[in-house]
Amino acid sequence: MPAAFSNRLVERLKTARRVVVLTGAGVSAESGVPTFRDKDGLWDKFSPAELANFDAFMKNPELVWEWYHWRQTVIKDVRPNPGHVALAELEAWLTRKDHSFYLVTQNVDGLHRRAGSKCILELHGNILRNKCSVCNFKTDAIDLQLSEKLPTCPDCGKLLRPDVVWFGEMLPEFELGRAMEVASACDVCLSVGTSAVVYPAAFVPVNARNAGAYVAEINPEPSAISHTVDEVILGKSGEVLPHLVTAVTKAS
Ligand code: BV8
Ligand code: ZN
Repeated sequence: MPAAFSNRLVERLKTARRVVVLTGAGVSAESGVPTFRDKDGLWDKFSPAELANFDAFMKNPELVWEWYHWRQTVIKDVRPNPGHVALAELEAWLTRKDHSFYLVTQNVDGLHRRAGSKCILELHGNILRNKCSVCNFKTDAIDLQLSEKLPTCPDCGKLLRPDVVWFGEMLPEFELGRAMEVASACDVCLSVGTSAVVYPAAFVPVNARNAGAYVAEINPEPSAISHTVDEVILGKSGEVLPHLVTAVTKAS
């Protein structure tokens, strides 16, 4: 039985005109995509310092490409789970009522879009896109058969890299600005499947709370912001979200 959420949250979502949801790797866990900081997560085997920053890439592009290529192959084989689908259904229900919904995600796996979500702000980029490490060239990460030769830019010949935001790199300006803006103006904010330790993404629920929104967290264990939110629902997003969205959207 999924963790219980309060009637207060259901009522708040039923009457909300502006809803913002922040998601992290936990939302994709039930699709089979490893999270970062869980036991046997991505950072268990590799250190972020070695892999998710530009200097590491320039120092050892083979290692970084090997890691991202493995992640791209994992992501190509997985499907959205009921948690992703429930968020797309909530968005459609709110949109039909002319209410606003923003899905701010830290995830780079593209599963929200594949589940049918439309209004998505990808704060950390998308692993299924590559970009040039020097010029503005971008491309879909086609079936990149990693050979000894690493992928290079057709325009300037420099190394291609995954189109994701690494530590120490600025987040995409439009997405970050919009995310902070809608977080500060929403009625309800859900923080789902994130340890909330990475900034500035973790500011989203903080800004919402500071602006007076009702903030609820859905996560199987406490996160870095659990002590600041109005409601903590300890459970898996793939189980809690479908029940929550059904309770909100069913005709009352
Ligand atoms: C930047 C690469 C300017 C992409 C990643 C304050 C302001 C600004 C910056 C900082 C700041 N303080 C510190 C910084 C620097 C740094 C930072 O935040 N460091 C932290 C770690 C201390 N931030 C940056 O560098 C950002 N850049 O701001 O530039 C700047 C730079 C330096 C200093 C000042 C300013 C760039 C951040 C992006 C980094 N890129 N990855 C990739 O390869 O994917 S971070 C990595 O962590 C991923 O992107 C991921 O999105 C992100 C967050 O992780 P989560 O998604 O939360 O995943 P995690 O595994 O941690 O947690 C999963 C959760 O799910 C768990 O709680 C688990 O319990 C739960 N779960 C498990 N199963 C389920 C579940 N939940 C629901 N259902 C389930 N079934
Ligand atoms: Zn280039």
